[in-house]
Amino acid sequence: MLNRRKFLEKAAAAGMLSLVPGMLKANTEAIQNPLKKSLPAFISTWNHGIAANAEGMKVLSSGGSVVDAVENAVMLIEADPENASVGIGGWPDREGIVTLDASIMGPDGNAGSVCFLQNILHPVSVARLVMEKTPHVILAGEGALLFARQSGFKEKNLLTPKAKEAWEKWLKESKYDPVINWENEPNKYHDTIGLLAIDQKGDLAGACTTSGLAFKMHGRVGDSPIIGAGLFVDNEVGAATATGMGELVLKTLGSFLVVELMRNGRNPMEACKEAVLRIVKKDPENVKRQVGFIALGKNGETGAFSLQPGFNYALYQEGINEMFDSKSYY
Ligand code: SD4
Repeated sequence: MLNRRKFLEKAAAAGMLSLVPGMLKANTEAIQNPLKKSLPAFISTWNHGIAANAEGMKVLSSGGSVVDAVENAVMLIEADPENASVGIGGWPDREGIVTLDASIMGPDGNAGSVCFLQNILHPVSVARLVMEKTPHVILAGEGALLFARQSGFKEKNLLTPKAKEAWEKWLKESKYDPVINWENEPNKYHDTIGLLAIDQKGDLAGACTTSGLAFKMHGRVGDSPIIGAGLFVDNEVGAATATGMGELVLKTLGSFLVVELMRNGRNPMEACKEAVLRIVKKDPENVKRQVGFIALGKNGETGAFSLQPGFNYALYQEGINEMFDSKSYY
């Protein structure tokens, strides 16, 4: 079977697609999504998505719910100290403090999130308890930590020596300028994981977890814990999640937009592209920043689109778990 990159290369050679950067802007034709449409499926952001997808599929195959699957899938990445932008090992803010944002959403439309949470290894699990055990959707900072403690979570220093060293180096210049695609630099950085899943019954769920942008201002909250921005699931239609410069996603409520576009008939890739175009139109910062969306439709169809080249995602479907490069605006 052709993988997506091969398909695109062949399609481009046959003149079916415009792959030249910049030409996408002018291409108003519907994008044919070459990906499969089958259940179950897991799709997630960046290289670490492969391991997360595999974990999620394992949970689903051993009888877990789709919410169990997305939670456990991203927990694997949260617990990886080598990962510089999720959970332990995450790069700190400019005060040297690691602060975490996470969200989760299930097929019943329920959602939970935590933001500006400190010293907890698995923010996504706290977010799940906010969803299931409280009358609220978001808990922040001290309140989120108090709730986590009361729910039995143990506190842990999340600033690893490597992350501390990176911060101390950064302090010398103290220049805040997030780097495009820092996520996939070999052996150096990774980033936020946003993961979407659909089970055999067609129920959808999603989770998103991050330590946010390195060297952000203390107290900064990104898009990941904001339902509709960093994550959105509508079990009638589909699900979407975002990665990259959260401020651009927040100002356009990107994940909600992607799902609403799918509701109105766009396929997941077209919907992600449209959300990126919205950012291009509205936000002058788009030129020097990265944002990537992934989406999953009710029929198992998937799609992705990003501002800049270099965004990739992992898709596990029909027994194959593999990486794809996203198409991009630039
Ligand atoms: C944030 N969207 O905090 C996250 C960071 C991220 O790839 O996804 N980076 O803005």
